[in-house]
Formats: sequence, C-alpha cells, structure tokens
Amino acid sequence: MRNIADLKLANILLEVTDDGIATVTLNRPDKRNALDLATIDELVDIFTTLPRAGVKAAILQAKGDHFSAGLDLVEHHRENRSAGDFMHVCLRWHEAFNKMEYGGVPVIAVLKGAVVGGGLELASAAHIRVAGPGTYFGLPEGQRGLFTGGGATIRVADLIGKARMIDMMLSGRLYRGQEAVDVGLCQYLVEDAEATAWDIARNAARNPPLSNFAICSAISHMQNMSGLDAAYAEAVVAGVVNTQEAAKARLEAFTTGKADKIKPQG
Ligand code: 1HE
Repeated sequence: MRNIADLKLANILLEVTDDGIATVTLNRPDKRNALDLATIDELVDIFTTLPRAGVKAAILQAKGDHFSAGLDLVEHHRENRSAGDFMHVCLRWHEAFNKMEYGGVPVIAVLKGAVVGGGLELASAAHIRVAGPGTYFGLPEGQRGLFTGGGATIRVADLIGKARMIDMMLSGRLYRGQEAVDVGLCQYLVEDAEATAWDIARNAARNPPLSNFAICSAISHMQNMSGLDAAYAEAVVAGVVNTQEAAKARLEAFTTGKADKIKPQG
C-alpha cells in the first residue's frame, strides 16, 4: 500500500492535518486548473490512497480564481488523439472520480469562479459542494464541439435532471447564485466557502469512520441497484454499521439521557 508521503504530485497539493482532514488542492491556476491527464493520474493516486491512510474527510479546492476550466483543451488538441486514445483518457477520469465518490471518505468541494465542463464533472463526484460568491456552472462541451466524458451524463444528470443538463449543453446556459443551489448543482452558497467546507469536514470527521464509509459509498452504490437489491444491500450495510463497537458509547449516552438532542440551534 502506498503512503501519502510516497505520492509523486506535481499538479495537486496534498496536506493532511493531525486530526485526519486532507486538503487536495488543484494547483494549475495559470491554466485555470484545466484537467490534463497528469492531473487526472494524480487524482487517481490520491483518492486510492486517502481511504487506506485513515483520512477522515477531504476538502477538494483549487488555487486561483477558478475551480476548474475542465478538460485541458490545449493538451487534447496537441495530442491529436484517436477515438481509442480518448476513450482510455475518459476511463482514467472515471477511475479518479469513482474513487472519490465510492471511496468512503467524505469529499467536500470548495467552488469558485468557473466550474465548467470536466470541472463540473470533478465537482459532481464530491459528496458536498460548497460554492462561494461568483461561482458559476456550465457544460460548454457543445460549444467546443465535444461531449462530456468524465461522468456528467451520470452525476450531473443525477444532480439536476436530464432536461436541465441537455439545456446546459445545447444552449450553453450557465447557472450561478441561488439558482445553482435551487437546481441542485451545489448544496451551499456562502461568503466563505472554505470556512464552511472546513466546518462540514470537521463535523463529518466526528462520525465513526464506518458510518461515513457507508454514507459515502453505499448510497451511491445503492442508487445503481434495483429497488429490491438496494433494500437488501441496505439491510446488510446497516447490519454491519449499526452494530459497530464505535456506536455503543453513543447509544449508551442516548439511553442515559446524556446525548445531544437533534434539534435546530437557536
Ligand atoms: C486552458 C483551459 C482549458 C483556460 N484547457 N487551457 N472548458 C472550457 O471550454 C472552458 C475554457 N476556459 C475558459 O473559458 C476561460 O479560460 C475561463 C472562463 C475558465 C477563464 O478565463 P480567463 O480570462 O481567466 O483565462 P484565459 O485567459 O482564458 O486562460 C488563461 C490560461 O488558461 C490560458 O493559457 P495561456 O498559456 O495562454 O496563459 C488558457 O489557454 C488556459 N486555459 N482554460 C487548457 N480548458 C472529459 S471531457 C470534458 C470536456 C470539457 O471539459 S469541455 C469544457 C472545456
């Protein structure tokens, strides 16, 4: 198993706090964090390693004014890829984003500026999206003579529905502000997206890791199953999670009236 310290990273910064929260920072601001193949390879390595390294939550963020301008169009043009070549590029994107979505570690994305094309595909593989002021979402593939290849047909359609996704791709429509929250592109729209993401990450990190593993993998898997199979899988997962040792002290605290109540603050 590879350690975090052994990862060779050039396009992404990775740090882990003493309490197990990782920050994964896209670091090509001069290219608006466009996703070249090297960056995708680094994402695969990072999100393969984090769950096995005991990381409790990850914050996915970016340097500069934009989260990500999507596929590195300059590299794509320069490489003059065949259909087969690009299919393999897309499979690598899927590997990276599937590791994020199904890896069992909560991933919270801090969004700003452009979250477009493949940048939106990356953001949609996070479990929670927190947008700051000025964040906008787009799928300009149609305008570029391209098509989504990093999972948008699955994840973005899942977030906002097929009709809105088709509209974004055909018309170039951009979403921002409260409308982006209302259609489901992000869950939070706040002044300080980084601070909110840290609050969410710290709260999530207090849950037992096995509960978070189930939340951040089982729900996604179950969405891919028939209702009957999902119900069965849910029972199996709950059998494991709801009898875990780590839950016993929490249940004891509730039983003896010492646990916090689940009520809105204030
Ligand atoms: C890039 C990319 C990129 C910027 N690939 N290099 N995505 C797009 O169609 C979005 C393309 N980008 C933009 O529309 C704009 O760059 C932004 C609105 C994001 C930012 O604008 P701005 O004025 O801040 O920056 P800029 O001057 O346009 O770009 C600065 C540099 O970043 C410049 O490089 P330089 O070497 O000339 O300085 C740009 O070339 C570079 N850059 N965006 C490569 N995308 C798996 S399939 C997914 C398919 C898609 O993702 S389609 C959507 C592609």
